Amino acid sequence: MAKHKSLKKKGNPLDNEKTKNLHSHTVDATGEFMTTDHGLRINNDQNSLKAGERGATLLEDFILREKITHFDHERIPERIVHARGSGAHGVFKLYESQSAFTKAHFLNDTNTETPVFVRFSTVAGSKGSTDLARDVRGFAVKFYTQEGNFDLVGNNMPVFFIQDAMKFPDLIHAVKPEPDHEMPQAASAHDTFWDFISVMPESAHMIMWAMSDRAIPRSLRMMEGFGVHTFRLINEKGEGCFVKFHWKPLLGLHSVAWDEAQNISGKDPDFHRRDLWEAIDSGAFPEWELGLQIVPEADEFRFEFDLLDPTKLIPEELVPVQRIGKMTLNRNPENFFAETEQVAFHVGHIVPGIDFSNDPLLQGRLFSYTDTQLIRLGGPNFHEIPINRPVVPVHNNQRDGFMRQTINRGKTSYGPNILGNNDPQQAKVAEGGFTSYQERIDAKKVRARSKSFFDHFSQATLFFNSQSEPEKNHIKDALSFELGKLKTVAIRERMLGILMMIDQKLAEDVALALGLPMPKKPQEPINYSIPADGNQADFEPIVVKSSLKESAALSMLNTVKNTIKTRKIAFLAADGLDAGALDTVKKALLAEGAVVEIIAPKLGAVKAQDGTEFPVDQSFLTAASVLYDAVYVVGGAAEILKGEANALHFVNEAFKHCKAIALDKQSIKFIELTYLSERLAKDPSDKSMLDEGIIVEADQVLLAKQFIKAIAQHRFWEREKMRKVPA
Ligand code: HDE
Repeated sequence: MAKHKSLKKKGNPLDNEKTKNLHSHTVDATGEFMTTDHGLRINNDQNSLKAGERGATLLEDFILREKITHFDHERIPERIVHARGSGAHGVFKLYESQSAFTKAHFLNDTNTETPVFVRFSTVAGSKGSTDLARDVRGFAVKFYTQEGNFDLVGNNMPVFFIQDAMKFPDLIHAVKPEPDHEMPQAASAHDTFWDFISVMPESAHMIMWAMSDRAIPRSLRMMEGFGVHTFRLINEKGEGCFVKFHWKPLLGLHSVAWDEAQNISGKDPDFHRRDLWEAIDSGAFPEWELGLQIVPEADEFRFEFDLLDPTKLIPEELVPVQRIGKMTLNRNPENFFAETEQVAFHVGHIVPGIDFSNDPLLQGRLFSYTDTQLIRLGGPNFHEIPINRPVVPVHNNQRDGFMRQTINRGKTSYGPNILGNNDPQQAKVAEGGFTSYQERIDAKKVRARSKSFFDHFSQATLFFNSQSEPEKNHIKDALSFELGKLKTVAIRERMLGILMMIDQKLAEDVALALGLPMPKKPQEPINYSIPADGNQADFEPIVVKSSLKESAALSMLNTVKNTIKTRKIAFLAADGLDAGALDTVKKALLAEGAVVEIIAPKLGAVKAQDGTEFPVDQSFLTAASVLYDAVYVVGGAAEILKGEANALHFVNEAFKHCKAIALDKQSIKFIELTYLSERLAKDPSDKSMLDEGIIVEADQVLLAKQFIKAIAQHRFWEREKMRKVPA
C-alpha cells in the first residue's frame, strides 16, 4: 500500500505551551494523501465521474459535488467596516508592574509573556481594496491573557468622527461608495461623505487627522495606535482611575506623500500587507510600546473638555504617556482566512482590572461587535475558531448552535444544579471572578447629549496649530483634493464655513484652491444634528479656546529619526558599474538594518567593470520609485542609465517625493538629465544640498555615511516648494 509516509512537521519555536491551544487545528498536508472532507482517500482529482469518456457527468459523483459545494460556500460576508486587513502574531511583555492602577494580571506580572494577535485595517474600502487609501487605520490587538482575552480595538488616530454610537451607521453609509453606482471605492473624496461631514461639526477634529499624513502611513509598522475612548482601570483595592491607551512604534511615525500613495495603489495595492509580512518573515520584528495616560477619578472634571467625549484627546503636555511594556510582532499567520479573516475582536472583551467608561460611542460598540460576528462568522460559536479561543479553559452552560465544536460532557447545562455538583462554579473576586466597577448612577433616563460635548473646534485648531509647515500644507492639499472631487458646490461652501471655525488661513487657502469666495461667516445653520423637537440655538457649538497653543506629540516632525532599519533602498544598476562602490554602500546600509534591492534595465545579472556579476532583484518594469524609501545610482552605472528613461523617471519621482538620493560624482551626466539638475545648477558645491537629502559624493564611504543620515530623516519636505517637478 502507501509508501507515502507522513513527514513530521517541524516544530515552531514560538509554539510554546501558551499558544498551543490556539493552533490545535493546524493542519499540514506535507507528505499526506488527499482525502474527502470525511477522510476517504481520493484516487483521481483530475476528472469527474462520467457515463463514458465523452459522456455526461453523473449526479452520483459525490466527490465532485463535495468539492464544488465547498467552493461555492468559500466566501463569508466581509466586515462592513475594516474589511481590508493584515494580521500578525506576537507577544506583549510588561516593563513594570502597574498594580497601583490595575489588578489585571498581564499588567502586574513582569515575568509573563502574553501572546497577542494584531489586525491592522483600513476602514472604508472592501476586502480587496488598496492599502494606501486615505483612511483611518484599525489597530486591533487581542491579548490572550491568563484571565481570558482582552481586546484593545483601536485606531491609528486618537479621536473619532462622531460622539454617539447612534450616528455610526450614518457615518459609514456616507463614506462607503455611493449606493446608486457603487463609486468610489476606498475613498472619502465624494459627495455623500462631505455632505455628512459638512453638517456634523463634531467631526471637525477627526477631519484634521484624516486629512493629515497620518491617513497615509509609510508602513503599518510605523503608525501609532490609540484605544480612543477613555477606559477605566481598577486596582486590587477596588479603586478606579481613568486611562487612555497608546501604542508608540519604535521605528517612529512615518508617512508617504499623497501623490506617492496614489501611485502605490496602482503599483502595489498590497504595499502595507507585503511590508508587514516581509519584515516579520526576515526577522525584523515590528515593535510598539504600550503607553498609558492615567487620570485619577478626582480629576474627571479638571479638563477643558469632557473625558467621555471621543472627539477629544488628552494632550500629552497635560497628562504624559507612561510607557509600560512592549509588543513585538514575531510570526506571520499561516493561513489568512483562518486567522486574519476569522479573528473576531470585541471592545467588550475585558479582564478583571479593566472596565469601561460611559463614553456613548464606546457604549454602542459594546453591542455591535458580537452582533456583527453572528452574521459574519455564521453563528454563536465563533469563539471556538482557533484564533478566537482564549488560552484558558472555557466552561459555561452555553450549548449547541451552528458549527458547535465543543463536546460538553454530562447531563447539566443549567445552573444552579445538584446533579452536576453545581459546576461550573462562579468565581469569587479573589478567585479572579469579574465584577463591574461600582459607579454611582443617579440620573433621569434621557435621549440627550451633554453640553460638555459641544465644543467641536478647540482641539481641531490645537491639532492644526501643532503641525509643522509641510504638514499644514499637506492638510490644505488633502482638503483641496477631497473637496475638489465633489460634484456639489454647496457642500464645498459649507465645508469652508467649518474650516473657518478651525483656522481662517486654512479656509482661505482651500477656498483659493477651489476657486470659491470665502463665506462671510461660518455657514448657518451649521448643525443639522439636532433632535426633532430640539431648538437650533441649544445645539450651537460652544466656542472654547484651548489654553494649550500647541502639542508637540501631535506633529510627525518630532518622531524617531535615528534609524534606517527595514527601509527599502533601490540601487539603480547597469553593466559597467563599479563593484567596489556597490559593495561599500550596500554593506554600510545592511549593517544599519536596511533592505537593498538592485534594479536594472533587465532581470538576470549586471556585470561590473571588473567582471563581477550581481544578481538583479527587479527590472524597471517590475519596480517603481514609490515602492522604495531612497535611491542610490550605483557608481559607474550612470553611463548606461542616462539612456534609460525609466531610470531617469525613477530618480525624478524620488526627488518629487522628497526622498534621500545618493549619486556618485561620475554620475553628473545622468544628473543633468533629471530634475536634480535644477537644484545642482544653483551651486554644485552647495553644502545645503545635504540638508535636502541629495548626496553627490566621490568618496563611497562618506557617501554611505551621509546617505544613512539622510534616509533616517525619512523625507525632505522643503523640496515640495519646487513644485515644478512633475515626474
Ligand atoms: Fe468599530 N466596528 N465601530 N470602531 N472597529 C468593527 O466589528 C463599530 C469604532 C474598530 O480588525 C466591526 O468585527 C461601531 C471606533 C476596528 O477585525 C463592527 C462603532 C474605533 C475594527 C464595528 C465603531 C473602532 C472595527 C466590523 C461606533 C476605534 C476592526 C467588523 C459606535 C477606537 C477589527 C467587526 C478587526 C470593526 C462597529 C467605532 C475600531 C461593525 C458601532 C471609535 C479596529 O462591529
